[in-house]
Amino acid sequence: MKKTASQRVSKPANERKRAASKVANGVRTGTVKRETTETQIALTLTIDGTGKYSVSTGIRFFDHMLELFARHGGFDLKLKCKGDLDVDQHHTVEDIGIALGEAFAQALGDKKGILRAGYFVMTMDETLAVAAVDLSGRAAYVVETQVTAPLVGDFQTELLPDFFDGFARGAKANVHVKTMYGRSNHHKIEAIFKAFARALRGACSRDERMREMLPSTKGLL
Ligand SMILES: [Mn+2]
Repeated sequence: MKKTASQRVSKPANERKRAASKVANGVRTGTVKRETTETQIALTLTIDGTGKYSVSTGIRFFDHMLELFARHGGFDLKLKCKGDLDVDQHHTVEDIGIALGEAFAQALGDKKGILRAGYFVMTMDETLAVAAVDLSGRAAYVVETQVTAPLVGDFQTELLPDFFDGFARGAKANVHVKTMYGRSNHHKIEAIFKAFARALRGACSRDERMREMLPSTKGLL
């Protein structure tokens, strides 16, 4: 039977649509290998994961934070870092921030069809923390922890801004985190990481209606 014009064009058009949707719905992953004289990092991230993790940084409390970051974000995270902890934790914490940010940037690609910005308010028992993330293409961070102890577990708490600074630079993102109030220093840091994970999860999530659109009027993110 002779096909009409519309029948002839309809099949390739549908195939193109299926191909496009496969890209748009694909699982977004990033892999970063970062080696300096101070740290050796191997990191694999899946944004569209199920919160599975395998994290080893040599700093147990930091592992705890990155593990719950993965779980609360719904990200799969495989991270192994061997850093110069005999100096202190600075290089390890900052470089993991950079590598993690780079993995997100890689996984997000051109950022078409994502929400781009996200925020979350998270409780941790008596503590309340907020986080706001904009995957804006520009690096900036503000960190207010209200943490009063130099160490929580084995973690040097003054390095929290260095982690978020590294992440903001690696991901080219604005990251603001703040403890509103709380008592436990453990809870203050944990609430920040949970809020951050959930804010980032929102920012990375896809908006079906805007799938072909860049979430910016600038034409580049
Ligand atoms: Mn905890």
